[in-house]
Amino acid sequence: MLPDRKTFPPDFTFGVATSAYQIEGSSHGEAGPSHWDTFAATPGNIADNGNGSLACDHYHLWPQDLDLIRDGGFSAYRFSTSWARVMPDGVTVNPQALDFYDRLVDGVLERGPAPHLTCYHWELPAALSDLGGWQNRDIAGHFADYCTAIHRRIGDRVASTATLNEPWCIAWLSHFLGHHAPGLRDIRAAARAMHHVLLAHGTAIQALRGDGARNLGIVLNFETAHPANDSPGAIQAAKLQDAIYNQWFIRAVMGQGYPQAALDGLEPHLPQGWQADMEGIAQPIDWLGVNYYTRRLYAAGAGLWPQGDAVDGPLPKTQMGWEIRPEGLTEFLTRLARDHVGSLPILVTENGMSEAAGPDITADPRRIAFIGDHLRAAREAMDEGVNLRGFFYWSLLDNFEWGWGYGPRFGLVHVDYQTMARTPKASWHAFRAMLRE
Ligand code: IFM
Repeated sequence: MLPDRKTFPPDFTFGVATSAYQIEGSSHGEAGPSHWDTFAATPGNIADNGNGSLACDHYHLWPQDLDLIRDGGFSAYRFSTSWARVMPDGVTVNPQALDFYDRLVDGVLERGPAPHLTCYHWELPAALSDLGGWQNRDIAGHFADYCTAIHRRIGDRVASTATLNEPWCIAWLSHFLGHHAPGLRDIRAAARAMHHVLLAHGTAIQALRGDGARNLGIVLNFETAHPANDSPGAIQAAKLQDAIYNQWFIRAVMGQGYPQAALDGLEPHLPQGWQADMEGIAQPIDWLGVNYYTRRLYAAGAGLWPQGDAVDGPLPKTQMGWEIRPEGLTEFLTRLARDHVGSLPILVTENGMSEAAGPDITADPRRIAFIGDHLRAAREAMDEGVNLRGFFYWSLLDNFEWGWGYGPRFGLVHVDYQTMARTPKASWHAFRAMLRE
């Protein structure tokens, strides 16, 4: 059951979220290749050897997708623009791309919801990846130029702008764990990316503010890290993962410096003189975006830093094997307010679950329960004083789930990848009933 709409303030935002590469279709509209296209070209990197070249064909079908947002009763739409579409070579603007996003934003507004822009949800132009991508300090200036180009075209009509989505994924998951493009497993590359992604955020915020942009923020992901058992090694491993995942980015953005536990392992690999960048990184922001999905258990591991192995947990799981733990959302929201952002507005910019389609593609009772439990967890954080202003479900549509390909289905709306037919699921109807109350 979803909660009663009236349990949230009237001006609380209920939205849905998507990202460009996962839905648009990167082969249309003269987009340049991104590092996801080049990563997907290596067999085995994507579960089904798929890629985002067609995805949900949102590039052509966006009017019906926006209708689904309006008809679902949502008051906001969080979408991203693709850097590789806007700047196919990383620096030169593709006018067709800006025209596309211009039409999209007008289309959202015509239907009523407020558009919320994320500038980077992972489509690094391959040309910049070839120059070292996030390992190369020059990325910060390139990124600021890209954000400014987008802002100049659609910034007058968006309700908010986020620089980056999930820097942990951009840096650690992609350069140390190797699961996402560019698929590296290299501590030096990871440390540089961990720093440069933040430098890019700070540089872009300064450029955007200089250009008159308002309501700027960043979207960070948080994942509970618990010890798998009572051993000192497991406790230590969970603490270290928490520092890398849940503290590194928010502390730097809020001017609190990098957490020592993570610095102990990463500092030797950071670019020289990194300390001088910290002030520029800690630009004032107007809101914080929080993505929350799950928790992970860690056991002591042998070998090189950071010793610690993720192990299977006992809680009910989603299609992707992620534990379902709604109270983690309350915990993160209250912790963020207490330790980092105070009364700064917070938006839950992503929360959702993947669930395989059954014989009835519209039946998703576990998803409805998941959403209801997480909305109640969010409400609890508000009762504890957190300045939470909105909740965006991930995702409007089933879509390309990165290295997992098209298997996991996160959507409120089912997508048939053969016909591109969209079919709202019971969860979409449940939201609609709630939001129409
Ligand atoms: O699909 C992703 C999204 O791109 C970023 N946040 C997590 C989602 C689910 O894995």
